[in-house]
Amino acid sequence: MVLGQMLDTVGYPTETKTALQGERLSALVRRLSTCNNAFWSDRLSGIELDSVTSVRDISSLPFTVKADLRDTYPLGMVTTPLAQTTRLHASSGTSGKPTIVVYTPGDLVIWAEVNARSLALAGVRPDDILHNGYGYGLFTGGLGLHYGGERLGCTVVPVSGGNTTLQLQLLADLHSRVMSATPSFCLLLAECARDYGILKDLKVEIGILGAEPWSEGMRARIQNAWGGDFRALDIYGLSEVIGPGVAMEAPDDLGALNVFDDHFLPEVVDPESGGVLPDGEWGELVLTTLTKQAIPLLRYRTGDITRILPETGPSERHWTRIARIMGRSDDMLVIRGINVYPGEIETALMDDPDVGANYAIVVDRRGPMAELRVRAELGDRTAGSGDDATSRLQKVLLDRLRIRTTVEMVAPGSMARTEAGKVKRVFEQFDDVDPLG
Ligand code: DLL
Repeated sequence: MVLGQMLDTVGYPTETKTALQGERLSALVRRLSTCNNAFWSDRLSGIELDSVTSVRDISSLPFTVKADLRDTYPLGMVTTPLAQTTRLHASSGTSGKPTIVVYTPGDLVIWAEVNARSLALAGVRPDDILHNGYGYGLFTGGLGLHYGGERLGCTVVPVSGGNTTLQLQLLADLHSRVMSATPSFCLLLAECARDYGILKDLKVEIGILGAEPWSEGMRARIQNAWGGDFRALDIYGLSEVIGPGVAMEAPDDLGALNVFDDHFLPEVVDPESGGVLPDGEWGELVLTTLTKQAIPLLRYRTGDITRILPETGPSERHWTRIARIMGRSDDMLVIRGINVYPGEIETALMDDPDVGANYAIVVDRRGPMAELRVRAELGDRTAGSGDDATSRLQKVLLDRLRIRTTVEMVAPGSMARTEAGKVKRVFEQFDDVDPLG
């Protein structure tokens, strides 16, 4: 661990950065071609080594996808001897085998570094107590923020997910100023603190929130639930690339994620054709790991939908800025031939003042044509039964999605909460058993 060493939260000016990225990319391609790994020898067989000298040459390189990691399960994409690796994580696939990733000590140093940068960008200081509510274990969230917090010099509380009562007790007794968790769990903690009457005793001011998509409306709900000056900030990452710490939002530039592009080179491509899109256009984020040793990835198709923000931000930072993740290309629902992103539904719901912060989407597949149902909680301060909200939202969803949606408003606090792991918002119904219970 490189304790005491300065953190770079600003990045490099364009020319220096482009040169550095080019050098790193060229070294990476050379290493992948010569490391005697069957997957890479095959994938790079047509590539002339000397042809990759700058970042501009990246478009001649092949993509990698999640299926490559699955097809080479468990360790076929590891490019270093296993004796040189010291950590393994895995992301639980929704179906089939998990995706396994391993790290060398050098990879772990970089991982700690980018998470420490993320925390520093959010305004976290070495004298802070970081209450880390991401799950510890195979999931990268817990240990990623943990090592980042230690690298910055914080006192990290490795509380993990779940056990809300203990979490609230620790937050109250330690007066932690920073918490990291999924947005849904962060909100749950605020709701429980309010129900126990201890919200006023908590001193949390910064939330480092990610691992699942969350809209601007959800940010407002979370900040209102905590009250005071609470700042909900977005952290992005994925296990295949490193874990959390690929990109981070800063409080002086809300809505933009700063990609740590000395380690992760971003591109945005058309999800269908794979063609690189001009800055500013929405598409699929593709990441190349420029420095990772154990499992480097070339042009990895993340499935996450964003765009590169072409304009410079308000700060002196040089990182490539991307928009917050709108959703995943594979989350898209096709309802009666119309494409719907769950994020669009969340945005419509969160724009409505009578809706609380909890909702679920059901795709009812019992009939010949899929039907869309949305169940949402009323806000705490909403008067009445919610009939007005129901008809208003049905109209808004029809206008925005061009699909008839059945909306059901329910009492605040009546829907199940997720205490550990990522929140599940979309359910499918195939028989008469209601998936929402
Ligand atoms: O979720 C890593 C992480 C942990 C990120 C803690 C942030 C905080 P995976 O389990 O591999 O890794 O899931 C990665 O989650 O491709 C996105 O679809 C989604 N995701 C992660 N962060 C965000 C975010 C971790 N801030 C997948 N906004 C990614 C939207 C996110 N989606």
